Amino acid sequence: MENVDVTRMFQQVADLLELHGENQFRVRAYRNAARTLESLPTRVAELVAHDGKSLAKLPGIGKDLAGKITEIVTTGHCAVLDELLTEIPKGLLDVMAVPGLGPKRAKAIHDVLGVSTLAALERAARTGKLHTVRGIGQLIERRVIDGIAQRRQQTGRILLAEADALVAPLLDHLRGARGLVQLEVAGSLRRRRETVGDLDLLASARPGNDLAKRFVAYPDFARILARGTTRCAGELRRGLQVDLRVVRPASFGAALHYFTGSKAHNIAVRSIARAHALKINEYGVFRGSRRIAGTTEQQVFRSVGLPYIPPELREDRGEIAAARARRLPELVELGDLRGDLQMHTSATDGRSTLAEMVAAARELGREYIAITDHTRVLRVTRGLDRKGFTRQRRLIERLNERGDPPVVLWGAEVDILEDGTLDLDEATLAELDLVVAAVHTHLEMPRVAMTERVVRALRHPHVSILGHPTSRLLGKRAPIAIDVERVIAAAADTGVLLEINAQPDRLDLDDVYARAAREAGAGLVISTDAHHVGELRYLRYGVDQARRGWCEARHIANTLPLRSLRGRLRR
Ligand code: DGT
Ligand code: CA
Ligand code: CA
Ligand code: ZN
Repeated sequence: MENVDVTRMFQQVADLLELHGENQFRVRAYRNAARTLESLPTRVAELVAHDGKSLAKLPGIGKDLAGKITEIVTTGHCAVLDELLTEIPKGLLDVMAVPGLGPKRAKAIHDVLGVSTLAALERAARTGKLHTVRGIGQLIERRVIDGIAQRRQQTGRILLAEADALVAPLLDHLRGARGLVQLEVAGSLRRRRETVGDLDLLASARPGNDLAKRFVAYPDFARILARGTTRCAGELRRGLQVDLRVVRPASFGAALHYFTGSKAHNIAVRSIARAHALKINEYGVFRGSRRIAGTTEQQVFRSVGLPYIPPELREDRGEIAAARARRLPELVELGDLRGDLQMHTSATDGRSTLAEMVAAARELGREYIAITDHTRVLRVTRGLDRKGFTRQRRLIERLNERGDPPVVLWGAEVDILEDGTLDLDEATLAELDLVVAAVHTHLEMPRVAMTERVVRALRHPHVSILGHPTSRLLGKRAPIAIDVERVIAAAADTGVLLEINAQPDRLDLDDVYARAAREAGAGLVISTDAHHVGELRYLRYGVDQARRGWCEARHIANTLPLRSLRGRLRR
């Protein structure tokens, strides 16, 4: 049981209590506890193992909740949650999870319209009945329709970051198998696609190994789907399938290439092999019946006259032609990045203080960071005005005077208003070290107007970066309607940098647009948009997508030393 599991259970208890119309204090107690666990640096399982007492001393967690945590960690269940779950129609849980709804609104919709399934909800929204419920406007109705459509498209796929979190303990578990030689992740997870459909693992092992036994004993499986010496499969409690293939060490490279895919890439490589009178499959590269390669992926590529192609490029999007011409890009790496140019603090909607963010960035070796809190229009985030930013400037100057890294830039994430003007006074805009402009409101504007709005903001002389350019949320919200090609052209023209937002559910720009930006000569930055110290590590997810977008270090402005970067910020 990891902290995230306990957090998820507590959040669910809170949601269900709220759905029942229970006492607000009880609801809040579970939410506060969930928040504490979420940012706890130690594993609760460890705290429970050592002594139960330290748990009860954590903020927001008393004796009662400490008992619940111990119950979850030791039994894997939470009796309160199980009981609540039996009392509620299952479909109502789906309704509650639709973006824009949540427990309170789900309850109102259920009470007024009798809606208790996703299908009924969609019908109510499409027929315009939903917004007759008190507290639900036409905008929410629209979001519900979009949210359901979006979910349908995404069903069964999970975020790359979630897949990373699920696969790590499984790999640790499998490494304990007897006779194991090599173990690697394959499939879309290895190619670092933004979402993955299932987890593909590949192992090589000696005869007499106990990998299959080890695999089926993994405690997080809800079901075992296959158990054999060459293939095992199971379904995680989270609902995700895991495939494990086991091959001989002599076939490992060929199998890794095969199961990494993509399918389109494999087909293209195989057709080159045919032209060389070779045959490639998951066991090796063959001339007639003689195996000529297969131990490593390098060998496989070499056998068809190609240099090694990094997994992120294997989508049959021109990588084979580029490899043949010896013109593969030298992809940007996490270590190339020197700074992080978007993050929030507890002055607005962040959950860590300025000092905490700076200290955490120092730990991660960042040379510079930009603090970019929100502006006024975003009421929910308690955005700052000139006075608020000026106060923050003094705090930042004081930190910088100490001379410890990172250098802290004084920035803002400024809202692009409906007409393309910016939500901050000109004097402050002119003084800031860096301005990230972004769209957060009026997301439903038609494409032409939205494009005009954003392009107008790019022409503002003090805008440095366009943040999360399509404002999508993977699995929750479709991208805004906007002509991204035109935005890219305007960015190339004005010198505004385009952000690859590294939040796992944003990844915005995505890989395809990042590549388009690169080709159009627009500069890019990779930023975490962290709202908590723990999120400063998300930078790698932005790097993954930049790599999938064929970007080299020279295309990413925050690989530059600060002095050169400043020259790129239009200040
Ligand atoms: P996913 O799971 O939808 O995120 O995407 P992948 O790429 O992981 O796809 P998956 O899990 O169906 O298969 C893993 C890899 O196995 C895939 O990338 C290439 C290889 N593969 C699967 N089926 C075929 C096939 O019919 N032909 C070829 N050439 N390769 C295949
Ligand atoms: Ca897969
Ligand atoms: Ca698979
Ligand atoms: Zn934003």
